[in-house]
Amino acid sequence: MALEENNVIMADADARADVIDNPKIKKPHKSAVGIEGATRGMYFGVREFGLLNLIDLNRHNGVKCPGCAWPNPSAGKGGIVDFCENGAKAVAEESTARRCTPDFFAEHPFASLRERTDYELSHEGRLTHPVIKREGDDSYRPITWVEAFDAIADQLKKIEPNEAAFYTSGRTCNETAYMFQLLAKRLGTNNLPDCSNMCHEASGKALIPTLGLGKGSVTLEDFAHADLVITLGQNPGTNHPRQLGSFAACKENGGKIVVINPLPEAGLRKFRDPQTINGMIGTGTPIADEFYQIRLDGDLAFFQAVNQELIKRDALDHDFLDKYTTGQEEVIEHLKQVDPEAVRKATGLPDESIQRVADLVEKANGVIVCWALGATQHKNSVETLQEIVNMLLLTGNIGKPGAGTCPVRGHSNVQGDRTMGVWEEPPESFCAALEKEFHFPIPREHGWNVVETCKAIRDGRCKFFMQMGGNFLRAASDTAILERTFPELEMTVHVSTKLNRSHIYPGKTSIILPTLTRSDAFYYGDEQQAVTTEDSMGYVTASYGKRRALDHLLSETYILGEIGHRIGGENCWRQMGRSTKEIRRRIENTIPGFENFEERLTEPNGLILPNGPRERNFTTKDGKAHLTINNIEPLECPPGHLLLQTLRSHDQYNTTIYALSDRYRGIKKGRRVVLVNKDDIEELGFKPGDVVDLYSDWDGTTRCAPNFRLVPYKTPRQCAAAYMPEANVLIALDNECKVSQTPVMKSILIYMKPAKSTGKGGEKE
Ligand SMILES: Nc1nc2c(c(=O)[nH]1)N[C@H]1C(S)=C(S)[C@@H](COP(=O)(O)OP(=O)(O)OC[C@H]3O[C@@H](n4cnc5c(=O)[nH]c(N)nc54)[C@H](O)[C@@H]3O)O[C@H]1N2
Ligand SMILES: Nc1nc2c(c(=O)[nH]1)N[C@H]1C(S)=C(S)[C@@H](COP(=O)(O)OP(=O)(O)OC[C@H]3O[C@@H](n4cnc5c(=O)[nH]c(N)nc54)[C@H](O)[C@@H]3O)O[C@H]1N2
Ligand SMILES: [Mo]
Repeated sequence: MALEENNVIMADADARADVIDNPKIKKPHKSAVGIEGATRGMYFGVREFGLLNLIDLNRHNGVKCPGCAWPNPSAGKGGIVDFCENGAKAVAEESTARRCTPDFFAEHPFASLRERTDYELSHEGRLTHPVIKREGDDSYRPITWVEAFDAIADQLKKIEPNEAAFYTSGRTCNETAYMFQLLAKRLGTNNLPDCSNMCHEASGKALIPTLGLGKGSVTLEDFAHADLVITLGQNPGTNHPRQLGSFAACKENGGKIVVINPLPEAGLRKFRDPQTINGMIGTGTPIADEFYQIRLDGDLAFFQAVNQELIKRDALDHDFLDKYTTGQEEVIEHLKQVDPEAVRKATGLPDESIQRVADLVEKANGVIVCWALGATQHKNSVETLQEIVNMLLLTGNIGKPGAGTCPVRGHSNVQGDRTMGVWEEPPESFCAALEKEFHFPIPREHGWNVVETCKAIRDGRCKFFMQMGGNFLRAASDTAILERTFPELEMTVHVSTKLNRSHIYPGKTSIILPTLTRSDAFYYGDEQQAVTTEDSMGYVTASYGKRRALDHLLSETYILGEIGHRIGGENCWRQMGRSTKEIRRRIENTIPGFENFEERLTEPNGLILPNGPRERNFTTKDGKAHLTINNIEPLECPPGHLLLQTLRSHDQYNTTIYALSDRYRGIKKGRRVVLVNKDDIEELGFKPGDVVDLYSDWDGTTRCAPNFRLVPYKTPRQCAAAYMPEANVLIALDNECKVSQTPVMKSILIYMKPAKSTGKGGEKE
């Protein structure tokens, strides 16, 4: 049970936080990758995976790296090895020789596992056998596959369809995602929360109504043609290292890069390309021509001011506006009224920065804007992204070479999962196509997203929860509330590769089904089964796993075939479960853009999905791109408070912690740190190195994350940072983005108090 001392909500996940971290703090790096990045990647990869397999990453007929969704280079244009340090770590993590067996569960009841850190849980290795926890048990025991499938189907038949939720994490391939959403629909629900709801949901919610498609418009080649790339809210040196190569390509062709970020992230300063001699041993390519250290969530105001300036200068593309857009008069009138004082307050930047960016946009013949979570996880993220779209539309920077939108997706197939219909709001055309193909009724009623699922679990409206990959309990907000309410569920089912915190808060009955990943070889009979994924730019490629170490495991699709067969009984389930080609045939029949799927997959670059905005074909209701009116609502930060963003260290993959350091930010061996401007540390009455408890208040409740070491850092005043998932306990479930319902993970209002605990385990290295 979560602690609740003096009405302060705390999470079990922090049970070990009293072993206080004492990391070594060095100066942050000024460049990313280079020989250290390459060799560390090699080290992890060779240790666990073997060099041969790494070289196959991101190659035709190889494996799409599970590290991120950045596209592969076009056929023939890649380097000697097309992977990065963190891709190597991601593959190494799933290639480990360590095994988490039924014996492990027998020896470790839930109570003892709950005292482990996420780092320790991740390190138990690959799950090897299906296991079950029945009512009253205090640990998991082995179960046969058949018994597991029967138990799941029996439970699903007992409840109302809308009492079940089916969560997808974006590692899952297209074939799995397609079957998973079909299974939910066969049962009769669209309760299909997915990691995208916490990630780029705001991008979709901003792009669909304005441009007609919830995906980015640029291709990899556009970077070489762009005169200007603006990037905000992302840390590519850690999270999308191969993107640095695209920035470098832009610079080599004379383009400029503007970086907008509260933190001076290493990868955005300089990139040392490990593919070149200069990158290995030289000083590398400086990335940012301009760096604007903006306050958290100041971006909407920033882009409004830039748009106002462009209007003042009449640097608009009138032909484009007249031909392709609606709303220009009202929006231009609105932008003329933007209050410079509100802009200064929200951004914390001098007026010259606006002038400077307007100069660059005005001169550029192609502008790309890239963004990730720093733009999508705020209360008003949809408005921010719509304002960016306004800028691109006002200047005609969409649907031409070197110009457009570039939302940089996270999980390697998060975009594909949505294309496959993992969406709580399925469009009518898709429902009708499925009905025609499968001859069973498809529900139309919209289902739950992540936050709605959490609330349904909290309020007892959800009875069955199944996750296809991922670590829902730890990735979502309000950890303590989920820890308390997950065990009330009738059944939880996890299709997983490794142990994580969601498993150790089992429902009354809980089942773990271990499975293969994309880098594992997957055969049915003699035939190797390909799986497919879609990258950030809409290229669909096949993966052929290589590793055969866990041959006795079942694939995700086989598992779904067996459950579907027990629920619906139609022949299609087992046919799809045994052949991914059969799933692709069904995809081809029901999702536009997948014509001749199997054949086009054999092409070196795979299959390119249609992209309207790329061709200035805006498939909104009226066929026009829409300019929108957005309003600045500056975040208030009362005295004594800070705004906290939660982000990733260099040594983690979301909730999977590879190691305890954050090399580029200069933090070694310690994750419970809070990065704060040194003047704020002083003004709030603390000293660098003090240990503090972090608090947040929401609607009369108080949440606490204990024992964080104060690290002075170059971040704007009042803008602090700590790592996810340790800080998730601070985010109240109701603290969500207005339009997309994304949990507000990048601007949580907090305050600090000296730590209550002095560290019973003493200081650790
Ligand atoms: N190695 C590795 N790779 C990954 C992941 C991983 O955990 N590890 N996760 C994957 C996933 S699922 C995702 S979604 C992506 C995440 O990729 P990122 O979005 O790069 O991830 P974060 O670590 O959350 O970093 C957020 C960045 O936004 C900046 N930022 C925060 N708030 C603001 C703001 O208000 N304005 C501006 N302009 N900037 C802001 C922060 O300073 C930080 O640089 O990475 C993917 N790739
Ligand atoms: N505070 C805060 N919270 C955040 C964020 C943030 O920035 N701040 N970011 C959010 C974002 S962007 C995201 S995407 C979510 C991530 O949320 P999730 O996707 O739910 O979390 P992961 O940590 O990526 O999931 C890791 C687990 O996936 C399983 N797994 C790995 N590979 C496979 C596979 O191939 N198949 C199957 N079946 N299972 C597999 C393993 O069991 C592993 O333990 O977190 C969100 N949470
Ligand atoms: Mo993500």
